[in-house]
Amino acid sequence: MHQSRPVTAERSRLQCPSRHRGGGILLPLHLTGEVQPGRGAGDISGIDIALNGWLIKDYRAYSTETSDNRGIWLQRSVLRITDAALQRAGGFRRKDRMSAIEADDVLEALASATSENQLSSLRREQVVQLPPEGEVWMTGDLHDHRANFSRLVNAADLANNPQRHLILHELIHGEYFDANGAEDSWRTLVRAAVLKCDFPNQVHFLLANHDLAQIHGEGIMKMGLSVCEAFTRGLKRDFGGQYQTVNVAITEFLLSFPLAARTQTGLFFCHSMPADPQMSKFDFTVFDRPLLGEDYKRRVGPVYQLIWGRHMTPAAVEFFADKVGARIIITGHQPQEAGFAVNGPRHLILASDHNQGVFLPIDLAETYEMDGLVGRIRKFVSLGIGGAVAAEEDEEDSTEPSPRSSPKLPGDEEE
Ligand SMILES: [Mn+2]
Repeated sequence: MHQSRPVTAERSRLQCPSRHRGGGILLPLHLTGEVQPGRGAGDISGIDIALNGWLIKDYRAYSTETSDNRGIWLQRSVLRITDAALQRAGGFRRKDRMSAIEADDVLEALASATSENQLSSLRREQVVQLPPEGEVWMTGDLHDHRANFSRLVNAADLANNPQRHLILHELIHGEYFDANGAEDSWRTLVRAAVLKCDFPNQVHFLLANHDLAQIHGEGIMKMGLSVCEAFTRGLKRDFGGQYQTVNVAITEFLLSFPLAARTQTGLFFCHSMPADPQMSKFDFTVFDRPLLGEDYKRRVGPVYQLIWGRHMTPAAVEFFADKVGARIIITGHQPQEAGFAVNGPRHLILASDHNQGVFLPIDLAETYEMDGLVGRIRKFVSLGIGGAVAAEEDEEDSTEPSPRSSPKLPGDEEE
């Protein structure tokens, strides 16, 4: 059992503070300690604390103390900084850097969510089997659309709706680029991981082609830039020396995603389906067994084919649906300006990554035909929630027509 004890600072490592050229104070600091175990992956309590490096504090907060007594200043500073760390106040954090404590938090959330994915009691090999009653909210690709994600999480209110399941896919590779071409969609991925930790039986992921591309660190160009490199650049910027550790944790998290989910009423959810030329030879055993490296192989692996396929015809969909024993397949992957598309009587495509984005609340006990499903589709903008951040982001988006386009593979890949 953990014994609670106060966080202490190693006095010997503390040196005289000096003024930082940005106007604050640089304080070389090493703190170690341990606190009472707490709940939730977003909670740092229970994690050993090890802070190393330079913390930048607001100079004004300490100026009077330094002039009087340096010893007391240091003592108070350490207490205040320790407090700040314990409360996750974030006040000592530079906007563009993760503190060591936050990196630990991220790693903890990713590792816990990975285990939850792997050990889920609803999972049968690569497929999540949803229960006969309750609800599932199916989404399309999210691509770091933070306003829609906030609305979704708020509206789903999983804490007060234990019967409700949420399916998420293609969360990464959005449009939050900095001037150096780094983007930080890891944030939305980690938010989703924390959600999984908080509601392990209600939150489910589906592996998507952007996940696989990021696992390989290459493979998708957007407007002439590699989105995978931009993602990695964001990790380097935000986690510094810890970026490789975080990168490994993200890879393991993505690899823990199942390939599909299904209801007992004949609905089957996956990111996409094999394209027509691959369909007849597709290895359908991929859903019902552990996966091997060769399953992910470019073009020929069944996982690759499943999550990369586009423009399948209704006839190919019918073949797929019959093979997996489903009546209707619901996917994302193919961009939809209107938010969704009906591809024949057995395939519904959803998109959640723009201002016309949609999600689909489904009653698990009800049997739907296509018309019934389409009638239940809801736009994120109709939710009218998500707070000020969501509203601001909407305005920003509406002044700038979405540059989002269908992700392209380099060279002679499909599309
Ligand atoms: Mn996709």
